[in-house]
Amino acid sequence: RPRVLSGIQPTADSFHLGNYLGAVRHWVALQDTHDAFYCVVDLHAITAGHDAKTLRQRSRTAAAQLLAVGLDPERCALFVQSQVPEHAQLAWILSCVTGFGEASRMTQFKDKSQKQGSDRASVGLFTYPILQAADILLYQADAVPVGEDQRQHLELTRDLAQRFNTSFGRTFTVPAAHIVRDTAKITDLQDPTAKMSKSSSSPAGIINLLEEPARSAKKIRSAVTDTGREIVFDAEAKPGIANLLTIYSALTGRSIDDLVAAYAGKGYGDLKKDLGEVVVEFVRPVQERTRSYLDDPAQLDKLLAQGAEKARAVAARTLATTYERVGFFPPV
Ligand code: AQP
Repeated sequence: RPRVLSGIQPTADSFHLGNYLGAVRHWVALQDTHDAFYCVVDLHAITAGHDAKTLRQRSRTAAAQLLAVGLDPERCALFVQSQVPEHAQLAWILSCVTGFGEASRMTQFKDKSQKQGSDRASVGLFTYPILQAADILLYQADAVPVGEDQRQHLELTRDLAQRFNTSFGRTFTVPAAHIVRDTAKITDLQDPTAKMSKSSSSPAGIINLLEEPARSAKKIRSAVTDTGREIVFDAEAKPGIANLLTIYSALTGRSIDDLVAAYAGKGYGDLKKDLGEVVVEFVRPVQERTRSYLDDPAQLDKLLAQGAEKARAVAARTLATTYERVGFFPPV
């Protein structure tokens, strides 16, 4: 079976609807067709400053949410990145085949470092995409299910894999991005031209899966839309309505055409009210299941340790080959 790898950062108390619809939802589906590896990337989460106790709790919450939306430890390897030391080990080697200029072109670093101030941005934030390349290449992943914002990092991963293979002999599978176009960029409810984002959306612009469902419904009802009346899908002229239709379609499985036909002659208010209810119905059981995983942290930690063992079996093999190729002694 082809292999997939993807990760999510434990940088907030909950995932948002963009993370779920753009990425995690596809992780669940891919378990049935692929050899799947999914990780909570806590090494990435310390690149922009963090609190130790909060981080561990967020990593557990992230894992619990992933289980709650349908990841099954029997059908995938679900683990926490820091429990597989090979990620950091391979990242060092890859950083030595990455050009400084090449890394400097990553737009996510430019955006985030600008926001933090260049003196405050860490070197870890700068080398983040190289660690991400290590995450992917360790598992010889064929595909990486992510949202549109990760496309440039995926390109870097492909370049590094090709370059390493050319210099040292075939070592890594060159992965392809698996970006599902319809939901690749869920936008901010208050600024429908920007992506819904943990770090830059206002509270009213973002739907967190674990927030009070009534609050989510209210945010949908208050979403920014244009002054027109007609419900049609037009991402350029009506980005707000297009975003709501995208979310509606992804959560219910109804096609956009079907929804547009169903809302012919109705107003934005009707669409928002109904979508609010759809969101509430979706998040309620997810929240219940998340809570039940979090109620037994010892069991959750055990599950994650088992996932890490499964992951390490593959990661250690790739690292050993890489060590051999670059002229190191074998890992002991
Ligand atoms: N708005 C989005 N639409 C579709 N997909 C999205 N993803 C993130 N936002 C959207 C995808 O979610 C996955 C996990 O991403 P991450 O752990 O890197 O999350 P993040 O980048 O910390 O989340 P944000 O909200 O995007 O945070 P900021 O803006 O602070 O960096 C990835 O596959 C991502 O593509």
